[in-house]
Amino acid sequence: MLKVVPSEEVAEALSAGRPVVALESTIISHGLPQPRNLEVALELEEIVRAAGAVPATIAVLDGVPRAGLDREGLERIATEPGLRKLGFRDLSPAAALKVSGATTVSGTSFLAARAGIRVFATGGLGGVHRGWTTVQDESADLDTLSRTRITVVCAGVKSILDVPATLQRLETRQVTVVGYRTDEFPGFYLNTSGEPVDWRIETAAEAAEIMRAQDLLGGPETALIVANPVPVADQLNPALHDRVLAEALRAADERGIAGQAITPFLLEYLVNGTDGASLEANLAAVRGNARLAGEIAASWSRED
Ligand code: PSU
Ligand code: MN
Repeated sequence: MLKVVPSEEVAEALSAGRPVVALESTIISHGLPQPRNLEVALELEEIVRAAGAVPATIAVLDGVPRAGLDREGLERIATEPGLRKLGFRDLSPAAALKVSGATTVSGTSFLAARAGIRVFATGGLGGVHRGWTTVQDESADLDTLSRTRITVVCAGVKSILDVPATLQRLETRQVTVVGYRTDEFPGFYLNTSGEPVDWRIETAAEAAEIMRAQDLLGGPETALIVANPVPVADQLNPALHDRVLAEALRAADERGIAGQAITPFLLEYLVNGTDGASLEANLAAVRGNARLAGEIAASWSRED
């Protein structure tokens, strides 16, 4: 079997049953501008450590899937020109052709679960794109999460998407969604999307309890989404968000941007169109998710 190669530190933690948190790499390579992206990659690892867990940034380097990168690996993800973006379906060609790439939520979830890592932190999930009735673009993130036993801590789904449609798809695909200290589904750059969420938890220990219940119940190996909103104080101004997003969607349409390129295009357009304010909101969200994921992983390994 093709092995997911863990770093020494990750291998040790896993074999001792100590907490580990998977971190995604596409957010570093395709979701954030250079040189800030490398700083963020390092900072997220520190946040996970401070919460009491070992970070495992996931990526494919020269065809080898890895869980836990050294400094050089992180630098490659942050700076290598033309690095590929790998969802689950891209992992086999990348491995066979010895290609390097950053993994999306889809690719990361699969590899993390294969490596024995149960908790994963990211920014915002992919989902159903706006205008789905004309272009059938639904992120592979949703399909992988419906077939992978992993807990993903995120600030909801990216607000560039059709959020109600994405929530409907998650319901159909049996993916459990809980709000962390909220009754409303978060809005990625925004504290709330305005959509309700059916389940609310108050503590990391409750998330770990739900994970245990998932395993005890059996059934399809689905994910648990822990939706953790960016604090109101750190969110993007909602009026600015709505205005620049409308411009970004128009620009993408006019330039015919589609497929894998659309999400990075829209995120970058928002960074430029908000003078970097969307970047700060995105980072605040990811930091909060890394911290909470660390706490959940700690609670999960303690069996409290
Ligand atoms: N979260 C962020 N920024 C990102 C992403 C998530 O804060 O760039 C990435 C994730 O890797 C997610 C991907 O899986 O965007 C979705 O891309 P697509 O819509 O092409 O499936
Ligand atoms: Mn897509």
